[in-house]
Amino acid sequence: IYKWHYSGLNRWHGAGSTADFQKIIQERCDTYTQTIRPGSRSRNCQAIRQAFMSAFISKDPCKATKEDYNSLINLAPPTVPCGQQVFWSKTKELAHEYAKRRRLMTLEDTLLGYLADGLSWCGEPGSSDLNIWSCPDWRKDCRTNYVSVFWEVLSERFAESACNTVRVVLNGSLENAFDSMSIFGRVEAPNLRPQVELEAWLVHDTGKPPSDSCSGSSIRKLKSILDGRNVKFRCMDNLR
Ligand code: C8R
Repeated sequence: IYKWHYSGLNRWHGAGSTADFQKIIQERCDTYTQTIRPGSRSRNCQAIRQAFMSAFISKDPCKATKEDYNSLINLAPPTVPCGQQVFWSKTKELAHEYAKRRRLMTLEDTLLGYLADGLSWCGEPGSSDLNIWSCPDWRKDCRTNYVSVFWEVLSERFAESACNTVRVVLNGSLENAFDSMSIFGRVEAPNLRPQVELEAWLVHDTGKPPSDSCSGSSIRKLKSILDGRNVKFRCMDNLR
């Protein structure tokens, strides 16, 4: 039992791969390319599904690298028209509502972001199947797991492609609206190109006193990261 526990499929602390992962990827890809963005360059969903699988199948689930996702991302780079990007941190639902209402785009509006949203996946050396029992947890097992690295590399590419004015929706009802350890803080803000202008929208829960504001220290920290990259910055409090 000891040996099975520590070498078996159940040894990780995170949820296992989403049931029917391949089928969901294929179906979402068909929906996206045929219904959501039919005007977009036609994409081969079977090739995309296969590239997604080859990125992690049969590999050590704690040894994901950015390079593992190169072929997948090359098939569908996460780019959107200039000036339409919306980033977010701890405001997922709200950011998506804002983006939709203003005809702007989040990473989930790109094909790969749309495919992977809410899913979990990992493989197992020596097996061609997904591990449906458990996958590594970011804190308890390893940071270099395939789901975390996927969002990091996709977010990096998304941020690198930003141009003109882009926005970020931040949660002013947290003590630190800007979290330098989040993907937005670690990966996106530091990868914006010079001359891009970032507009931060600080949203607050109604009925609660705001915990952070544009003049708070977490936003000052964001500003200093951007200053170092020559990215212009504006912050607006209490958008709601
Ligand atoms: N982005 C990152 N993570 C994403 C994501 C996405 O678009 N979509 C999903 N589902 N996830 P958070 P953050 C998952 O702390 O870390 C991009 C991942 O498992 O609220 O600052 C997006 O462009 C990830 O760990 O936000 C956005 O601007 C959590 O949800 C930032 O990065 C994100 O949790 C958001 O990343």
